[in-house]
Amino acid sequence: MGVVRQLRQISADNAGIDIAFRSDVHAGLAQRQKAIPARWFYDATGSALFEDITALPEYYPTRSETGLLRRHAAAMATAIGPGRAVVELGSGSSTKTPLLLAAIEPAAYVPVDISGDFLRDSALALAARFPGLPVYPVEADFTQRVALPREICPLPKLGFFPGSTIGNMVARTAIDLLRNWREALGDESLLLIGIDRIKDIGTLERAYDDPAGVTAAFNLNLLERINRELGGTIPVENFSHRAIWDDVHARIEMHLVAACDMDFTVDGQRYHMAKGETIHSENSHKYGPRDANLLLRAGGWTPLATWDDADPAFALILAAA
Ligand code: AVI
Repeated sequence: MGVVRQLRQISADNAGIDIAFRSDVHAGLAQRQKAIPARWFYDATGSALFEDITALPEYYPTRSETGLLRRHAAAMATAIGPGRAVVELGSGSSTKTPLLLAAIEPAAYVPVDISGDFLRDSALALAARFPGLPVYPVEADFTQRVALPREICPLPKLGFFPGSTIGNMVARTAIDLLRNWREALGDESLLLIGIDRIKDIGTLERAYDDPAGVTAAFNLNLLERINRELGGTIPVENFSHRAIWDDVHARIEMHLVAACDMDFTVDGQRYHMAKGETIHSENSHKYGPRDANLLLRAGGWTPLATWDDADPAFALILAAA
């Protein structure tokens, strides 16, 4: 009971999320290169599939980042100090977040996630594991401006943005997000952010097109979600998953590829796709050390320390407001 009393739910605007999904899908399907923002992957099914991805042998980012947190926890704790409210952008995985929380003696934990069910479960698990820690889950889209719980206002904050999720945004959007969170977290804040590095194409493409087909199911679930939530008639079985490295933009692109000419409707609106045409569903940008630091500086953060893994290359960067 003690644990449950410490959980707070900031009211979720489900109607708003629904309207935004609908308008992103229609706008994206009307474009010449059809494209739907990657944030819509994460309904309950998509979040569960993403957790499965993180356990795949080919998907190195989670393992690398967890290894960095394990190996460098003491150095990170010294650099961060105790007594901060940890605000995590995207709900914590069952392994990564506890490693950080156990190392740094936080004053509160605020997971922010768009997927309410997933957020509730992971917040409950975290609160059970750290019984003295106040946990304030916020069901919200962290790419938008988010009101933080009143209770953490007086505390210095640590933004925790693991998993290289920043890579899912194009640079301009990433910089806007970093600036928004710089403002929301305040002058005394720190940011600990996971950044995936550029590496050999084979390693990258295998990480996003695994032989077990979990990433394919994750990608295709976006179409299932459109059918489920927006009354779509998309013939999902006529699509396949593609993940390719784009050297110009230094990113993995995921696409949903039409296997034949087809017509379908979403919300009663008709769409046509020709055989071979794609819906661009995700970018996953990778950054060299210099580019990562430039991105952070452009977003209003000063890099203080970097902990990185060489093979496969991945980095955790601590930055100050
Ligand atoms: C959440 N994000 C950092 C993942 C990535 O690596 O870009 C999403 C993902 N997409 C396919 N596999 C994993």
